[in-house]
Amino acid sequence: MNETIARSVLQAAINCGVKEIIFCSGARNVPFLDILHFEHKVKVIHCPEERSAAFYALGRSRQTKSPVAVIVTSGTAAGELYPAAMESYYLQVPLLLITADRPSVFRGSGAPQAAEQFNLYGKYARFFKEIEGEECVVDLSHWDKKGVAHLNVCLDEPKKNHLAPHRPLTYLPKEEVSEPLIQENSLEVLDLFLQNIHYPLVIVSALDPASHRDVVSFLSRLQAPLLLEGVSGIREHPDLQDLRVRNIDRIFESASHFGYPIDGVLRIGGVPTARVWRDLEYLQQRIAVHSISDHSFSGLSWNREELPYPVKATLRCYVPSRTFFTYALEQWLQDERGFSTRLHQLFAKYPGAEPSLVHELSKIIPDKSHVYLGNSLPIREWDMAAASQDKHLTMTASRGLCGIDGQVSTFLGLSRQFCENWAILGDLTMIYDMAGFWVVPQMNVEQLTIVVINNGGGKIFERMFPHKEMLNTHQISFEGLSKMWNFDYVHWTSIPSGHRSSRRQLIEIVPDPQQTAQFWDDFQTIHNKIEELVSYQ
Ligand SMILES: Cc1ncc(C[n+]2csc(CCOP(=O)(O)OP(=O)(O)O)c2C)c(N)n1
Repeated sequence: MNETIARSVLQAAINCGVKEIIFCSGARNVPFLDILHFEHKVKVIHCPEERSAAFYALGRSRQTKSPVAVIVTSGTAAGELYPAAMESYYLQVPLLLITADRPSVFRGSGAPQAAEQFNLYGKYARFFKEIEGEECVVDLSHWDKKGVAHLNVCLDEPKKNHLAPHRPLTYLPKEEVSEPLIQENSLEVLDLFLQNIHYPLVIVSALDPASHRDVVSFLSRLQAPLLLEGVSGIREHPDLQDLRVRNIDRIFESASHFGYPIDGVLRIGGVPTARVWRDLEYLQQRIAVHSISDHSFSGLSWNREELPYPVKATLRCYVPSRTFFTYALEQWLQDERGFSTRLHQLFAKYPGAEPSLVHELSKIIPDKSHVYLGNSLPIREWDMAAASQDKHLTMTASRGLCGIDGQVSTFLGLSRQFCENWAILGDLTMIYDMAGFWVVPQMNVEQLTIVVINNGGGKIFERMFPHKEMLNTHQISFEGLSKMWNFDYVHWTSIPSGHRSSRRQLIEIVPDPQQTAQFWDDFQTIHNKIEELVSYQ
């Protein structure tokens, strides 16, 4: 009976487009392995740590644009998938979670490994079904693939060394993936938005590279100021540099000082991580916001409009009927270029400071690499400090809930063949997902570099909450970890020129804490000057 049920579950997974399965072993889910053992058309990756496995699956699902499944045993193993299920909900990435369970009669009995797995992921699963008994139909056709589908599969006690005679699964011909359709009124809504504002700011966050061309062409025509986050992948695009706002922290204040009082924000792509987006909450509804995004979350408490307005489809068809370039904007953007000069002076003055090291690091990453930004501080530092040369980098991050968990695994899942893959992570973020390396020998990518910026704790908090308990200060080195996983180890306090990547490497960058503190103090002085200017208005 177990074999029949497991077969129907796997067949349903394959019918809905699963081509990869991450299998985390345990006695209860062995019937799946008995079948997968003979299946060569579906790729199976093995990982003993379920939390990492689920994040890896999330990355693979994004990278392959097909749902990826994770199969785990019962009990706490099922609970380990929770963080990735939450992340997948907000990123709207398809993830099929298959949890083996004991027969439902054990539920609530306290019998070993009989947890409350029925609808375990609650709202985070967009589709849930419990499978029990041979006659139970497994059908995933109602899953919208915008997040998790959870199948909780109740199985009998597995038999020892039981390998059933093999009956191969059926593979359907590959379905063409159709582009998301444009909403009927999306062009009118966008047009109306642009007609009604005078001083727009455009914020571009995570984008599918397939939409880059249409986004750049739209932005070049619009001639509005642009906050281009690193994860947009177009931050360095040469056609957009003259419109780029570089001082990412005090945008509303400095713009209005130059006679450009922002009255509308057009967001393109994922929910922005920049502070300016959070500031919008406090300016409640005084600034109009419109989002063009492939996802349906507005990212604002006061604006829950039903999205998505797909980026590529919308911007491919839309030609703005006006542009926004004015004298005031020119003045502001000129000052912005001055900010950039002041920033470069700080890089030269404090070469060992963390932002200066990120700046130098961005210069040595080879053209056309994939760069994954792990947690908040590297993202903020990249946005502010990365060099502006257009290197055609593919930028990724996983910012559904801004967790520091599962970051190594998500990076590995998003890694690709035929280019260098670089992750930039904080030290606590690295420590969180040390088991994530497990899958590396099973991966089909040539090159992986993990950069750990080891500033001795969670330095994102240092300037806001300077209690040392918040920072989890430590003196851990990552050399042992790289040895453990067979990665070459490099330790840097400055970025050498002429670095050549090895196949698997971990680079530990140790910033100078004094220089970092001085850098931020001086940086704050630049801001204070802006605030003074603003208050003189
Ligand atoms: C799972 C999870 N737990 C806690 C947090 C809160 N948090 C945000 S950043 C951070 C510290 C990150 O430290 P580190 O990785 O060393 O990066 P740094 O800030 O030093 O760059 C913590 C604990 C979180 N985002 N996710």
